[in-house]
Amino acid sequence: MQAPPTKRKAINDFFQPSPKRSTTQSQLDASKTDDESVQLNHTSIPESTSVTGLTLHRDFVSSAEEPEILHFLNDPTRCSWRTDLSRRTMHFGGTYCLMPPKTQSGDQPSKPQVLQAPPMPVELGWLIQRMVDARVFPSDKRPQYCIINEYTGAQGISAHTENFQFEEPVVGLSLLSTCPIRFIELTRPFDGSVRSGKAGKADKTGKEVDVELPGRSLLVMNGESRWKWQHEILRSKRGRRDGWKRVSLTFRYKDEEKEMTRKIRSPRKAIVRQQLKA
Ligand SMILES: O=C(O)CCC(=O)C(=O)O
Repeated sequence: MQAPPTKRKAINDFFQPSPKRSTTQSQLDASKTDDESVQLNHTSIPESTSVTGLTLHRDFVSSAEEPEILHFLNDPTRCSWRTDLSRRTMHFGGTYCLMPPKTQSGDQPSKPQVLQAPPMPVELGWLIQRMVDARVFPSDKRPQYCIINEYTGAQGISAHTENFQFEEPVVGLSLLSTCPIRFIELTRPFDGSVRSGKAGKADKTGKEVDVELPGRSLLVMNGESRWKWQHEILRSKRGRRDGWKRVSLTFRYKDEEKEMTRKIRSPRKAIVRQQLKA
């Protein structure tokens, strides 16, 4: 596995405007069809949880497929991790509004940057097809966006809901070590981002549920679990032995036409929204 570079890179190192690879749907679908490990009849029975709309599919990928995905993500000729945050991350699809790294004096520059990420890679096409086959995503609403997070040591992610410009479901594939994810109920659907500080101030009911995520499982957030509950990976070493590592792939679908209509109707509001939310 590739060790993270010792020198922290700047955000632009990870988002050089690249010649746009056009990933066609047939390329995505066909990317693994010759491979013996493709499971066209993959059946997966989702388990419900005590969070409304939240289901878990265990063993969504096989123990042979897990290292294949990790091998792809860690191949520097095909993928590029961002190392300007405390954990390693990678983004595919569309634009992301990201905070640039702190300056040398330690001050956080106030202006977020909107950057273009590479499109969803063909190498993940079989996984998306499997999610469609399992009726996790409708066939006409395949996720075009994916955020990959790698957690080691005490790393985590602050409580948040996924940006409301994405539809439901929001879907997370967990790889490697088991890890709990905490769901925090809000009094109403709320779209405040971590960066704006609004996520932390969201009105909570006091109800929290921890859901254990085994490696190779798929967590599917629909309904209330997607809009009215925040999720968080606690920054803690509790239950994590030396060498503990979790990698998650969070898939999201955006209705680009709906987004365009919203921007045309309210261009100023859309720009402000885009600058405030990741
Ligand atoms: O690691 C996870 O499962 C959650 C990731 C997440 O919520 C995000 O990237 O927004």
